[in-house]
Amino acid sequence: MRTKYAAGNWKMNMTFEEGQILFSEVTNMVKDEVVNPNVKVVMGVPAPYLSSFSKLINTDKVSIAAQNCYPKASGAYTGEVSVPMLKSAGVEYVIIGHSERREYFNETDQFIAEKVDAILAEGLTPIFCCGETLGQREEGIHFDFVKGQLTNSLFHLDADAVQKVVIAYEPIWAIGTGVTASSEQAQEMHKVLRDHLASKYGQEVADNISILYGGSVKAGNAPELFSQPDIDGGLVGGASLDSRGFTDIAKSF
Ligand code: G2H
Repeated sequence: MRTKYAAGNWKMNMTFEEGQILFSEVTNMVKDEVVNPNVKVVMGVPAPYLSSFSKLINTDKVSIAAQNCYPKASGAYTGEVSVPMLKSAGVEYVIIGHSERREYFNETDQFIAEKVDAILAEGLTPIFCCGETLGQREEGIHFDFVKGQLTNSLFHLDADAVQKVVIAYEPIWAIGTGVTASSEQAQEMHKVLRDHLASKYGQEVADNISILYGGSVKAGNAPELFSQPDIDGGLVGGASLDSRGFTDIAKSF
């Protein structure tokens, strides 16, 4: 049985005080309310808050994620944060390859592959984001494009390592727009990606890899999305900024 995820991505939101309240509320609700035991709740918070918020975790159902990392372990890289630093701050997951980082910070598949290696080398879990633009979908090249993102950033890994990666499919046209991919559209892509993983690593390995959907997930649409056979949860942006709504998403499995 694959691990299911409700993973929040706060992006660049929340002051320290606001974030502390939100983080505590979620971890308390997840601890006290009935959440499927196979569900992991992850909160991707701004880097300056990681060390402090990781100490607020009061249940093993909750983990904290960074939203980025730099692939070198240490050195003269002013302003960057390495994976060993994240690990020492209590971080277990690192979101990488988000379309916002690919677009605004020119991150390439190759650079993201280096981050994958750096994260796995420290025993942390990458949440690897992929997804197509609306133009690519309209051109009919979306399946090949997203498969290519996996090939370029993950397929250098061996079978053991690739099973430690969580994949998040996030169609760019559905991010923060309020437009969600239909559960059929999402399931169709997730199945294509799982088949792509199976073609390289075999079905058993592919069946062990959690593939999340991201793009305007909210409590209202989560149950239908998460009931699809190849959708193992969500990477949630806007709706993760509300403790009740995000916890309800975690309870949607
Ligand atoms: C996609 C998602 C979280 P939102 O970026 O990664 O954000 O749920 O706001 O579309």
